[in-house]
Amino acid sequence: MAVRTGVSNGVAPAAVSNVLFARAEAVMPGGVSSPVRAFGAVGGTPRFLAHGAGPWVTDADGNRMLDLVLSWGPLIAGHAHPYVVERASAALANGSSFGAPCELEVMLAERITGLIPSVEMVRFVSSGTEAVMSAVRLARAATGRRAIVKFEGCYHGHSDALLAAAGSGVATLALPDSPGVVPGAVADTHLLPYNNLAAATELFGRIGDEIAAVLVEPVAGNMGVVPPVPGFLEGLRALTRHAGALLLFDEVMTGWRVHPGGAQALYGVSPDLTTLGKVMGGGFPAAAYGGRRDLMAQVAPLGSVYQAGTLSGNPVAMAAGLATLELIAAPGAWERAERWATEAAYMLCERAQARGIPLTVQRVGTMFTPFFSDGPVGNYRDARAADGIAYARFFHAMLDAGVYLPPSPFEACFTSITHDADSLLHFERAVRQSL
Ligand code: KE4
Repeated sequence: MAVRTGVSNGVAPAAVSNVLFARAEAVMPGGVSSPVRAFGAVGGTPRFLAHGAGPWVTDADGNRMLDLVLSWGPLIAGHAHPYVVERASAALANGSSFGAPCELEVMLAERITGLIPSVEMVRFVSSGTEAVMSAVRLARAATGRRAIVKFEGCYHGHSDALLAAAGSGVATLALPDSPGVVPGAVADTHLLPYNNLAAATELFGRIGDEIAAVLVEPVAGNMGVVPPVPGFLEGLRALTRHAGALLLFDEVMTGWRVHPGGAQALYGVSPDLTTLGKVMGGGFPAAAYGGRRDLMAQVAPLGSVYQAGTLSGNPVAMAAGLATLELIAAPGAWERAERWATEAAYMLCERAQARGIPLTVQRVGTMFTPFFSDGPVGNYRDARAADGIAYARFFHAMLDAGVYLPPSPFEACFTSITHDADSLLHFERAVRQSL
């Protein structure tokens, strides 16, 4: 198969992806296994990826592209890192799953509790959705309260209670966002604008003693990258502590992405519970929830809060996660990925400025988002006001130039320890062709 770099040779061919997509649409809703992959936000045919190595992916038509999606964050060690392949293969050769305790899960649990400051105990699950759903159940059990607070534009997986559309105004009782989510499922879910501590303070003033937990992406990544304004996280910590509610950091995306110890290490704010995923599985299905020992001790079988999972803690995912965390802990490794992201963000800003294009790039650690907006993006309303059409045009121009960006303006670009000078040059050339 001829491998095409996709750089400066016009529209990247997608004949095979087109055929595969038609086949997929016949047997899979929207032809995908997760909605955002269908290119709905940017148009065109989703590229069927066939091969990955380091920062590069090759699609079914042989187009070689620089990958800034990295499976939506997990692949901070790059695609098919030899050490991850080695460790996962060795685990697989000993058996893919036992449904019984194994040493590898203890090793990963020890590593996570050593890396994430507030996490004293951890329970493995298989997806971020499962982690958040379970942590919310635990928070409600531990406090004996029902109300939970989330922020507009933050995504915490697709469990019913958290699939809540943003109502208008602040402190709005959520309305079911997806058909099938019955009003009762979101009746106790309260929505606030991200980065609006005044709105949170007002809500706590009204119903603080009813609130089980505040759930927040400590750096929002699901409306594009939106950092917390100074004092926002600290304010949520103070409000929840004063009201006897729990603070739950959803670090499924920010864990090891904004800092090797997560956002809680970066900002020095200690939540009561934390959810983790993506990076910790190294590309395999693995996620976790964890936190204060007195809270986690309430999880079955130690406590009475029930949660279970057939493949939780499976040895292959544990091995891949351990290998990944070891690789990014090597001296200078994580910093390399962060530096690449910093350089890329600078290139985008410099090029947009030279061309008079309104562009704001928001980056924290190894994740960043280009917003086609002439001002900072501080919440979901700002993110939705950015020019989505311009993003779609940019996405396809970069795709044709051999760079695979997230097919939605409400996502994050991610880097890895394998993103190097050569790929940065490729990125720069693509930006010059695209902006
Ligand atoms: P999963 O169930 O997809 O493993 O995790 C849900 C989740 C929970 N919390 C945060 C902060 C998340 O970002 C996610 C999932 N992130 C999306 C991308 N923004 C996953 C990609 C997709 O939905 O296909």
